[in-house]
Amino acid sequence: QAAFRRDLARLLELIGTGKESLSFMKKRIRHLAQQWLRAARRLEQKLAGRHRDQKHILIHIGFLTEESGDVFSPRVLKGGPLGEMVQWADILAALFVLGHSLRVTVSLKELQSHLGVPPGRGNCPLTSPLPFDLIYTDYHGLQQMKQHMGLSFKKYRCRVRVIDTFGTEPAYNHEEYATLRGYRTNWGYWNLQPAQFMTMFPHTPDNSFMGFVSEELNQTERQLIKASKVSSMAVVYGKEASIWKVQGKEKFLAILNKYMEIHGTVYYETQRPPEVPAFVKNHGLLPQHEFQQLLRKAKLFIGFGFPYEGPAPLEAIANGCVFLQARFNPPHSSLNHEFFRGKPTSREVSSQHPYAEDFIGKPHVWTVDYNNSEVFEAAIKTIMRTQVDPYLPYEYTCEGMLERIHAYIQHQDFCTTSSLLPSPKTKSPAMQSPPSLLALSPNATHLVWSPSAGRVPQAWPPVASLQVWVSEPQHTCTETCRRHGLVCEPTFFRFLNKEEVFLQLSIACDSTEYEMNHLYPAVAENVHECYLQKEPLLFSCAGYNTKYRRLCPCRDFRHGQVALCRDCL
Ligand code: U2F
Repeated sequence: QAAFRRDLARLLELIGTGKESLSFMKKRIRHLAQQWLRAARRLEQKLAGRHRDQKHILIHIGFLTEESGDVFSPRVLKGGPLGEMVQWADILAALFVLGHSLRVTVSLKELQSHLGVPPGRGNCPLTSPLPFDLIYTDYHGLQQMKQHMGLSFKKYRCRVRVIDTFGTEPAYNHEEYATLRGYRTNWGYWNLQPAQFMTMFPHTPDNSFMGFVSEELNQTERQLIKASKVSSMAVVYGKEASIWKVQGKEKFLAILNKYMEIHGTVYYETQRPPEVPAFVKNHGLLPQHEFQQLLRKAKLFIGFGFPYEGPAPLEAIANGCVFLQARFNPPHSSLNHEFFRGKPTSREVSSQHPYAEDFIGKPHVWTVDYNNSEVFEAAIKTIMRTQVDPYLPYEYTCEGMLERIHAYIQHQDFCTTSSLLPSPKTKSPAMQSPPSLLALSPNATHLVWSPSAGRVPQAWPPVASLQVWVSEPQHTCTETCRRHGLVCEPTFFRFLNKEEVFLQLSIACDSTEYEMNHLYPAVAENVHECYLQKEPLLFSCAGYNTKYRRLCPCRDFRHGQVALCRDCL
């Protein structure tokens, strides 16, 4: 039984010393400790004594190991990326506060010793059973484990959770398919269950949304912030001078400078970076809590297009700023942009921060075309006049993150195969015979779980939340569900990968084939060809092709917690 922890001191000891990245993470954990503990008490009350298993968990942060080059640690104090460390610090805090037993490693040597690999012996099966129920790592760590666990890697990989900032879509994860169809990337294909990859934002529902947290404000702080906001103060998003090299910046900075005092937190060694104009008040890179203080005063947090999808905009919005960012037209993706090239996703990134754009929006977030000076200027003027309250989506609070990780640990099981549909090699009549589990909705637009289905299959999320919608040809299942106020739920694909479902939806099929394709189940409407999915690992909310209309499994979600359905706790 896991008991909520009342103190974080032991976690700080577990994390170790000797790297700037570790100091950054420990400072963050110390600073947010009270917030974590308060959230734990609230979740404890909510769960009302429900049993929670205590798990033995190994946390191996691969990108911080010397063996993977550790390019991040030396840049912590120089404006390098901190988003990943923010997230790892929060994962460590959440797992610890939930009461699990943790081991933390940032070197290959420690990894080997925890796994029980004798020194000097790589790539051999482990001699004793793996002493961990779960291993949280990243792509670098995954590679190291594969190299050092020999055949045991295959046996135990279902216990692994991969922290993967931008996400891995099923088409890129499946070795044979990725190789055949050109979805191979630098990060490889691991044939994991796609939900074993855990992302920083809810990018594709194929992966699990892990997230991170932002500092929360109490009532007094909220009042104080509102009273001390300087409506003419803007802070520019970005710690590295290179982000100021953006094209056309002279024009939009000149407009901004007409109305607001512009502040920056750009790292420099001895003198102002030449990229940062003289009229900008540059504070240099600030420690995290001082950066938050600056945001509390500012009215506007303005993005220049990079970094993509970091934590800072959420922190700004949580501190009562409006976030102004550029719309990307066309959207950036691994097909057209250097930063995303080689990443295992085809997601189209429509602005610097699509989560802020889609999940938060106005009045907190403005996404505009920076090349249109009139629109840009009008946005600045309106933002300065608008009173905006601090806002933090529940899923980015400590309680929200604890609730989500708790649910994953209790319910996600990738080791027992009973939850997976066997891959049919050919069309098998036996697979189509069980009584229908789905029924047409009263207005005949989609299918819902049939209350008269009798036997309710063991599933998490519970199947009662399932709705089946047919996509438009130009839409992914992620988008299709979103348009119905729902979320795509890939674990439900197995319930609709059936010939009878086409029939129930009155889709005419002249032929039905089982094939390996991440867009299936789907129908090629003009030729009346129906397709079912042959490979469960390829069930995917992501992806579209104008040739097909896809069958999409959607579900409801808890307000502010998109990862969980209403009855998922
Ligand atoms: C993202 O990484 P970044 O580190 O560039 O993301 P940011 O949004 O800039 O914020 C990271 C943290 O830096 C802190 C701030 C954020 O929590 O509080 N900070 C600070 O301590 N001092 C300052 O002066 C300014 C900010 C993303 F998270 C990564 O996953 C990506 O790899 C990267 C590239 O897209 O962008």
